[in-house]
Amino acid sequence: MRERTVGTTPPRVMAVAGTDSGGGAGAVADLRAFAACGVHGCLAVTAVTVQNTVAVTGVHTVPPETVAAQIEAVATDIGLDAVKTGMLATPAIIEAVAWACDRAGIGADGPTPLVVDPVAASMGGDQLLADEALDVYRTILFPRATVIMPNLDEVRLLVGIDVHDRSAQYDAAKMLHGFGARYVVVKGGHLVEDTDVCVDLLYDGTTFTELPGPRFETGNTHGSGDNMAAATASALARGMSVPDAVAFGKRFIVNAVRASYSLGSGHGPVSPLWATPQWW
Ligand code: PXL
Repeated sequence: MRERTVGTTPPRVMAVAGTDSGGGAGAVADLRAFAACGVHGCLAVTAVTVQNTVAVTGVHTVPPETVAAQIEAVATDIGLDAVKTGMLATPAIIEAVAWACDRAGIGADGPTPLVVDPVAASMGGDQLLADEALDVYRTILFPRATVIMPNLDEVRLLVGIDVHDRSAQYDAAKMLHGFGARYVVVKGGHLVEDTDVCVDLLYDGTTFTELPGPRFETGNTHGSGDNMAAATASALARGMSVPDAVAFGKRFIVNAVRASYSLGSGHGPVSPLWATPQWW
């Protein structure tokens, strides 16, 4: 007699993201983090990047209608419990994602939460977002977002504040919240005044919550934003509140940076594998 299968359908989460041929960031990081968080990962590819640990040497974007079609195909069959966006590359793709999300009930006003990581550049400074796309983020995608999670480089591009201390981090959170996202997380990884801690700041328009974590001595932080946002989306898909889901994302990324490893001759990746059993 054949054995019965025992799988239980896990929460379903989609990444809308670009690929990283080096396997450390973008869609690859998202899917690894989803697996480590015990959810079923789906993917709408926005761009193929040619990159290793040193540089991004090519970006080939997917037609906006194909990005939207991937979201629609999955939402109408598999169903989605949360969505996270990463590299969206162009204004037309951001708009296509916004309209596809509206049709599928994805976003702050629908049943499916939307986490927006407004990816603008790689760790090495290679541009992953067209300059004209910033305004589309601010006016079209942010108002639909359950939570946006920019790092300080992205904050500078989005609101023109160079965050050097905690008080500027608070100011930036207030300005970003003005664009309409229900929650804002201003990540503090690039805040050099914090030498031993890394404080992410959550703001809901009324209350600020500081999320402190250790700062590690490592250059291997490639993919850290992707992993944190993917873990946050996974927690939302399980039905956690936004503050609890962001705290879960923070705990996930602290452990992933602790487990980060060297790869190639550039920046190695953080490791979502810290959360997976080593059965081999
Ligand atoms: O970590 C941000 C990011 C997102 N998506 C892609 C990337 C990167 C950083 O390099 O390459 C495809």
